[in-house]
Amino acid sequence: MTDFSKISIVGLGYIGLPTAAMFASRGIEIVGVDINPDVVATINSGGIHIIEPDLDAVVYKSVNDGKLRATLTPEASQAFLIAVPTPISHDTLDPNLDYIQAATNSIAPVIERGNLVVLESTVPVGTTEKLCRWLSVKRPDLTFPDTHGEASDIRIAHCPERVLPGRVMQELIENDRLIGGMTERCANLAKELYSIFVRGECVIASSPRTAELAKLTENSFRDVNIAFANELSIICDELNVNVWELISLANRHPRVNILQPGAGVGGHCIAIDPWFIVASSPNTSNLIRTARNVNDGKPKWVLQKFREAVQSCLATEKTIETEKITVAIYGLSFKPDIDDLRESPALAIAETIHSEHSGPIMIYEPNLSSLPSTLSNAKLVSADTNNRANISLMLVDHSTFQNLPKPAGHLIDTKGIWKQ
Ligand code: SAJ
Repeated sequence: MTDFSKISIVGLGYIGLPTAAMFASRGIEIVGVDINPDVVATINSGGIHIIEPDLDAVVYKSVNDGKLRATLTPEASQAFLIAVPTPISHDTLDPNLDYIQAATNSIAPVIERGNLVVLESTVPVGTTEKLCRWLSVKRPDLTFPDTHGEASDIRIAHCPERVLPGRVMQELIENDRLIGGMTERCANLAKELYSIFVRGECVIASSPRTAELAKLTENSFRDVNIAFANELSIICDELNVNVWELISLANRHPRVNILQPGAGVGGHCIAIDPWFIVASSPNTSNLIRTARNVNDGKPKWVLQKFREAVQSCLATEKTIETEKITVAIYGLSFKPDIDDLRESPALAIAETIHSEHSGPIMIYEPNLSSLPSTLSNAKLVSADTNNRANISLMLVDHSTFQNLPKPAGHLIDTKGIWKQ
């Protein structure tokens, strides 16, 4: 049995912190490293800075038991896990590896012979090999698997996280893990590490590149399938067919399983990861790129429907002026029953309406206690407030919206809540 009594986890965000808490709850000394002093202070006081069910209690107990502590600088450990963001440039859509490189450089001074370094972040193909080269440049006194194979001092693997926000604490344990080692021994060591808490199977891929592309493939698969549903919803609107009825009828076929259309695709994973494939294979990833464009086009289509509804109000109710047209927006988050607004198509739609509409705007968002500053002129209202808006947009299917009465006025329902 390898000694994994002390592990450093670099990046204490949506993945790093739950992973740190999970290892700490198994009795391992965990050093959580983050560049944000507020995050470090919050965790050291037993608190958390993100919303994720069941995480708070595990972090609180681990900190109080002395098993989890946060710092700004890495310390010597037996294993290092890197779980920092890999954003894309909004202009070029190219992946940005700056955080990965900075995290790698930060552990370089403290790694020692026999250590395991695992990259957990979702990354473009070839990044684990780059990480290996970055470390070898900083530590010429150590040997690495790209040049010394199984005899290397340091072991390196990629083990992409695949947990669903909102179910992280269950899925960390239950999901199968993919492990791509730079060598067989690297992979086996990483498997031994994750077996400390993973009850799903730890499956070894033939290379880090395969594990990297597998993770990107999972999210691209979902993006392509949602794009199909979103395209169908626009076709159905043109042909005057109810897309929800259509999908439920087609899904009665034993080999058809169409996903649900919506206001677009949001979040920090599915809306981003497919671009990593497009960036490295620009001439051969036509379907993946098209799916991204279809899903990114959906909020624009919703806004076009909104503008048509405004024109229709002005044409049919001749006495009404634009500033008297009341708009109700249902949902801002990127998916149901969470408060996460990152890359949210609903938020983008609300912000555009807010910037171009002069009448009152009401927002129903049960998971927020205040609106973002970009919506300063809108009013956050409770879902039981009687909605007498001229135009209502259903953008996120929060569970509390399911049984609300169908409003009067123009309805733009991207989630099929008011289909009856
Ligand atoms: N969505 C639809 N229609 C659907 C399903 C989803 O429009 O039928 C939209 C949601 O509203 C949301 C977006 O897609 O805007 C993404 O939501 P999601 O619940 O499908 O996925 P995420 O982004 O929360 O998490 C995904 C997961 N990947 C897969 O299911 C393949 C998760 O397992 C990954 O770990 C996570 O990305 C990640 O970190 O990469």
